[in-house]
Amino acid sequence: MQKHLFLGVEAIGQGAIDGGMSGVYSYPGTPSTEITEFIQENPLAEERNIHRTWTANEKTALETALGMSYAGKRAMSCMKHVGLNVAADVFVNAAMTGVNGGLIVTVADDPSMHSSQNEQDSRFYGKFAMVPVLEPSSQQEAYDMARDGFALSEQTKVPVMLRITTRLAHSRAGVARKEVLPENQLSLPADPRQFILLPAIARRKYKGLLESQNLFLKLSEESIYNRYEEGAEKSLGIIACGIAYNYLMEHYPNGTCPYPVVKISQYPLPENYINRLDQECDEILVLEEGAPMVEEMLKGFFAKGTPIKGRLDGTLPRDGELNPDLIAKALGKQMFSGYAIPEVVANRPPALCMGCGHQDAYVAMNEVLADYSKGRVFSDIGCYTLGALPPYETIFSCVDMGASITMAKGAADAGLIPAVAMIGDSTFAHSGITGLLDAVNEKSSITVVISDNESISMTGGQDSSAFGKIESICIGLGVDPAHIHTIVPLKKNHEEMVRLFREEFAYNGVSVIIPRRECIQRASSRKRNKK
Ligand SMILES: Cc1ncc(C[n+]2csc(CCOP(=O)(O)OP(=O)(O)O)c2C)c(N)n1
Ligand code: SF4
Repeated sequence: MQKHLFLGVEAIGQGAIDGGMSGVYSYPGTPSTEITEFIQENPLAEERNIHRTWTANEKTALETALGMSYAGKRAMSCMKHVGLNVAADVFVNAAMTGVNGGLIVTVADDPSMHSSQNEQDSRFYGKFAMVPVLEPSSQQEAYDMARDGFALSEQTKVPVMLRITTRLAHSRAGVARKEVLPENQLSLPADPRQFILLPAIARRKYKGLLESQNLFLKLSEESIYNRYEEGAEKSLGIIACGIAYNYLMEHYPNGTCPYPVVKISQYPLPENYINRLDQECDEILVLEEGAPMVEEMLKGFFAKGTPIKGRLDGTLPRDGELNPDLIAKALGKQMFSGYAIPEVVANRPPALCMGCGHQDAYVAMNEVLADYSKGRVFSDIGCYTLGALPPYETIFSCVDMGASITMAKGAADAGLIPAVAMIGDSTFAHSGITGLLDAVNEKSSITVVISDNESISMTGGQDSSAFGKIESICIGLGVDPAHIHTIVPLKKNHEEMVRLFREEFAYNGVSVIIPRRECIQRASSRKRNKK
């Protein structure tokens, strides 16, 4: 059979298309971004006219996907792990309303924080919302789960979470495609009150969700993704979740591990296999990518008090990404320490591209800030966060998307005047707008710098939903138009930028300065594509 050499993210995109999906709604974030990009560029998605758009943020993405599910069609929403914090309200409540058409929430976690603020484990959210969670151990499973996850969602009547991590997202393997399924027809929910979470209905729906847990457990215990693998050496039993199973099997290329192994790729935990492991083995080693969630759940679970090894007892590191070497060490095998990096390879800290507009904004801002005490610029998340590093060292916070404006407001309330927020155009649309409204309502003394590069550059140059609308949004929110200024951040405009920053930092009220120049990387890829 012909196989495709897919990245994990591509396997998910193809699986979702082949599974009869009618719409994908996402907000970019590494390592999830390329799922939606793959679907956007896919000929079959084009032919089928599958909706495949970037949204303002993860909450609007998942709500839109839920709306499509309400109308009977299959939908997916993709985001990075911290994006699920933003979409948590709709995610948890969608488990209560249930779905009509199949709904998959694909969440990509980033253990070791390669490009994230934290390494939270999204499986906790799945457990919290009490919905089935799929966690592929390979690219083939990623494809199968995306394709067949819609049917699982329709069978269980709740959203299904598809959880991946960076390594699986960004590594390739052969994937066999299956038959392409038709899209669902438009159909309204059989129960016209299903999606109304008024307390009387919500209480009934919650009881229904609780009652469904037995079905979800049964489906996990019977899932093709979970299994018990025999092993003659019973001194140790291994529970291997998601990609950790793949890492484990790298040490047994002929496919036979001497120890019994419970492979888990569908949650809730398949209790049948775990109980059997407990009965047969002296000790249990839990291998899981992310937090020790399964390990914690098993504490006190075993009647005979079987010792559990994993991230909590130090057998594996408590934080950071798992890898085959760490698993080898946990199994007492020889560890390959890797090749030493030759001295000639210099460690290069990340930096803004030469000629980036954020640079010009920082240079002008720093000149004016020299007149004030340090520590008054609150930043957001984007390329401009590199303004924390030399040579700029302008910003003093980067917490979560949108936090620059609200933190500046809080600091101004505390007396730090002027307080400055540094935010990008996409982040402003994502979650800065509401904070600016708060500041306007309270006439806070803050200056908001919306560094508009007309793109979501940090994640690869996707379209920003605020494109061409920023000034009107600010005016609509009530910012005095006399204190909204747009300037092209170029060296030739340096003096003018300095003057604007100086005036507006001194202004006792909300002001907005918009340095606007297209990201040079995006501009060159746009020109390349045009050619
Ligand atoms: C909740 C959340 N979603 C997504 C991301 C990934 N992410 C980091 S910065 C960013 C947007 C950056 O765009 P913008 O603010 O316009 O700045 P630019 O990188 O273009 O300078 C995104 C999507 C994140 N960190 N948090
Ligand atoms: S990608 Fe664009 S926004 Fe980011 S540093 Fe480079 S030029 Fe600046």
